[in-house]
Amino acid sequence: MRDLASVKATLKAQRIELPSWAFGNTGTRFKVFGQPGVPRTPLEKIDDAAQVHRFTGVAPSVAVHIPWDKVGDYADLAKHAADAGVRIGTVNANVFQDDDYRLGSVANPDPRVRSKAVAHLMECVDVMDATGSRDLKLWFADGTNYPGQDDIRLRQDRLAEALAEVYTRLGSGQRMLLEYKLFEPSFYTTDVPDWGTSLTHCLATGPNALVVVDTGHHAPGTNIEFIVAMLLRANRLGGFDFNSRFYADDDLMVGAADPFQLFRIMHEVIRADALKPTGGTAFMLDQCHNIEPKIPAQIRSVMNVQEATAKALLIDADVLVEAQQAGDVLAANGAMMDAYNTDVRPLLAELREETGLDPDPVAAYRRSGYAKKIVAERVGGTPASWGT
Ligand code: RM4
Ligand code: MN
Repeated sequence: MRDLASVKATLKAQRIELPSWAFGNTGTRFKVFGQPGVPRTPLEKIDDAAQVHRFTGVAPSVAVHIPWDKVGDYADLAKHAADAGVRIGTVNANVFQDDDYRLGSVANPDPRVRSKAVAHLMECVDVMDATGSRDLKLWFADGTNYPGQDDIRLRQDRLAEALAEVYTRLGSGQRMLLEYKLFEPSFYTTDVPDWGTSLTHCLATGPNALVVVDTGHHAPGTNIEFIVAMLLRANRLGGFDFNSRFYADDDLMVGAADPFQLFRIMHEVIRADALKPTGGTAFMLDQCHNIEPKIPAQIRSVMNVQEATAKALLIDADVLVEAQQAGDVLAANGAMMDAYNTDVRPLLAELREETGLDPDPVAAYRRSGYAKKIVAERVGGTPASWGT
């Protein structure tokens, strides 16, 4: 059995980053259901994120998305975050919501559009300089819908050129994280569809170019923990965008669809000693709460990551290794399943009490009155949403 004190210490040190966009209204392409009390400004999104940290104690940073979180003064935004008890984390670029990007952004056949996209990525690094952020996260919607629409190889050349250009703009300690996604919005080819493509570009770009694994961005049945193990082995796992999928890029709460998969991923992370906040892997949520209230949904998501991590930490490594070396298939699998089937909720409740938190973060949030307060206060203005 693992030493419980060290399991608890590891869990206390764990850090999970929240996405600002999870607090705004979202929906599907059919309908966005607005919720009362939703933030109208980037500052209000940060206030809501700070509530998640207040009740979980492990979510002290908020990723921003530019231009959704565009403000006049980013140092002010960073100060607002600090006053609320959090900080600005990863800066996400958005080169997918402008009419100019119909045929792509950095891989667009038109050099004018490519320059425009690169200029936006540079602007995101300016934001990082002002907020003290470490990571620039790139997700490209680029691709094609029809065979022959564009030259697959040339698109890769254009992408590589843009990455190299932006990479030279990074300051010391700043990193570029390249996300991949199987398909959507492009349906025939996607320019960065998988971890192999992302890793190939990162290796060519430089040591601070790293791959992001968004758990929702794979084909059904993909063994994500294998990808995680490979990227960690290559020292190129920059971070996760955690969420759950049943079908495609569903962006549901992490651990909701397949908590066992999350446990298996966390096992690989722990196996590589990559859990610690200084380990270089960013643990981010990338979710949308279309029908459920957003703040408690983020709290629940953070708790789901904690539970999967706690279970993975409880795997008896000695028993596992011994069974593996003895070729004892059932004992090795048993070591994993014993840990997975442990109810870690009492352990996490105890840990929260030890750090002065309520053992039940969702209930504590409900009792706090914050939800009522924002509904009463946030009257008028335009609720934050994709595109605003
Ligand atoms: C993309 C990708 C990015 C996220 C956007 C909103 O599918 O997952 O990480 O920034 O959606
Ligand atoms: Mn993502």
